[in-house]
Amino acid sequence: MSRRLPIDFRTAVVYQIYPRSFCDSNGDGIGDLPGITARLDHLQALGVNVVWLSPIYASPQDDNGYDISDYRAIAPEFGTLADFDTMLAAMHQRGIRLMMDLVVNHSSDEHPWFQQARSSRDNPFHDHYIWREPRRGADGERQPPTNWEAAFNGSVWEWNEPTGEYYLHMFSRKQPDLNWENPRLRGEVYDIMRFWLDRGVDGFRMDVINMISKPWRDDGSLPDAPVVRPGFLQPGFAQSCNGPRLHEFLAEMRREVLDLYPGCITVGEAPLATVEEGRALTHPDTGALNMLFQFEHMDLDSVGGHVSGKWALKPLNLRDMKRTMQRWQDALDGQGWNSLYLSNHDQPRPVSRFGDDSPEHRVASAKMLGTWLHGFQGTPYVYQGEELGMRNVAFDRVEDYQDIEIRNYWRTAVLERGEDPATVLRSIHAKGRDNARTPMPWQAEAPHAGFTCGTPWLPLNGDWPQVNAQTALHDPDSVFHHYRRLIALRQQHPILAMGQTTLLLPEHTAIYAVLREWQNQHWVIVTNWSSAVHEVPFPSEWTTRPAQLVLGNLSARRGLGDERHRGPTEIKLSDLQLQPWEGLIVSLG
Ligand code: TEU
Ligand code: CA
Repeated sequence: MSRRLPIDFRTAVVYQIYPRSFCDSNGDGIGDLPGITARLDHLQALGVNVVWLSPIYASPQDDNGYDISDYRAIAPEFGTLADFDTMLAAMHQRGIRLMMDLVVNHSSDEHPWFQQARSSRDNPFHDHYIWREPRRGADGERQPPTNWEAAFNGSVWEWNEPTGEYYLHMFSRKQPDLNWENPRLRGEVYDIMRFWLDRGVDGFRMDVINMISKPWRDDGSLPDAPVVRPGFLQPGFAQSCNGPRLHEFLAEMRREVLDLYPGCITVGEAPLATVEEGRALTHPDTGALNMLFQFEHMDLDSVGGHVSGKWALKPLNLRDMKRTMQRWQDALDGQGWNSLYLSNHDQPRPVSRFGDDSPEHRVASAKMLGTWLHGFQGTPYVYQGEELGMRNVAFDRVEDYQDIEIRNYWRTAVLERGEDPATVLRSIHAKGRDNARTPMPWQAEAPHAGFTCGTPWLPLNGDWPQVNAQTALHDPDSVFHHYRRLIALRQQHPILAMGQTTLLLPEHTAIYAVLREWQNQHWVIVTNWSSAVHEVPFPSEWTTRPAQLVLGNLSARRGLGDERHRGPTEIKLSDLQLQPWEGLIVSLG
């Protein structure tokens, strides 16, 4: 068993691996654990010190592993427990900690618990899940207990004939929600956590953890969702977020598990969490978790908000991003802790979404976005391929997409609601989760850039001859080396991780500038989110002070943080012009 490596989560930088798409060692076209072990040098060169590993447990892979059928077994396509121990030891030898993905809002319907539970109302596992009698319509016809639409479309209620009742699934029908009201179920979850912590794991990313407490009414029923559109089904996701017993359950998890493993790193995925919820979840004294993933900044470029509205596209207004990010910086400063992310396995590639992924601006804008993100208070998360400036894909046929969310959206929108296929495909190109799930390109080598010697489970992005790890490693101006310099800066200068953040130029529609202050140090991070040159109208109080360039993302202005920099590093803020997609970190005297 490999010894756990405690770390201060606030100064860590986390790298997320989506195992299916990281590296395939045995030619079956699916990434696996030996493939991860073989590529740890890449992570060490980047300088990250924690890995968040998306689920590797036994699963029918209905939602690519977020549907678990055995929490203590490794899915055979990813390898064995021995492969896991080898990988963990190799990570620890490099000073890299491992956070496993804890998916306990729901299990797979192929989990033995559910197989038992669905067989009879008297089965001892029946109460591990959420069952409800049907409602009856005017003509006595059977109706689901609530009008909630599932995250992957359709009702959240699935009929189970053997017991003559519905079960709840907020996601796919193969992901039945676990019943956290049941103390036996909660005890099973804590046992699973201890199993992995005793194996040397360093912490957990907790999948939709703020959904585990459902809004039960005294009579044991659940409320309908507000009617916001025609038809029976209404967006139901919010109904199951931030429920009444959430903090009670997490306080118990902390007593039963987390406090018994000092240094255990935890991050809770909390869709639709408010800043008040964020403080309650991550308060340094009373919170159960170290940090959270909130989603407000991920919902700014869609009309209808999280999940149900993600496909209705609208352009990002940079002032919305400024207001959202600053609200979370202010709310958790000294009161909690932010994760910092633009990218993960559920989100499109940032350089395509927020930057400019054209050949002219891809590298600069990817490096600018990295500068911006690493310039806040919190713990940055780098998602595999983000450090290469990987772009979205745009498959011509919906059949080429694998993600259940994409496929169900297409079926519901086009086949059931008759929406325009071209419009729906455009939304999938912009927001589909497979954008982030194309396999990692390791070198400019046909046929599959070193990801596999077989046929990849999902096609690679066609730009792998230009966008791959080996090319990036040998190009000092690459996104990879800029991320490496940013991560090194954060580990050398606590002001980046710990300092207070003040928003400057709140109304500017292209320039994003923040002031960072820590123990009498003052730094400014200023970025240009456009393809145009912009003057930066800094407040006069900052333009009269001497300023040193710490790190820039363009070769014309590199700064002290770039090992190649030579010559003066003074920079004048009084007449600063930023080039397209330029990002600067500046220290003030
Ligand atoms: O995602 C939770 C979540 O909020 C999803 O609605 C996700 O953000 C959405 O698909 C984006 O459009 C977590 C996992 O990260 C995701 O991969 C799983 O599909 C989901 O939970 C169910 O486990
Ligand atoms: Ca494989």
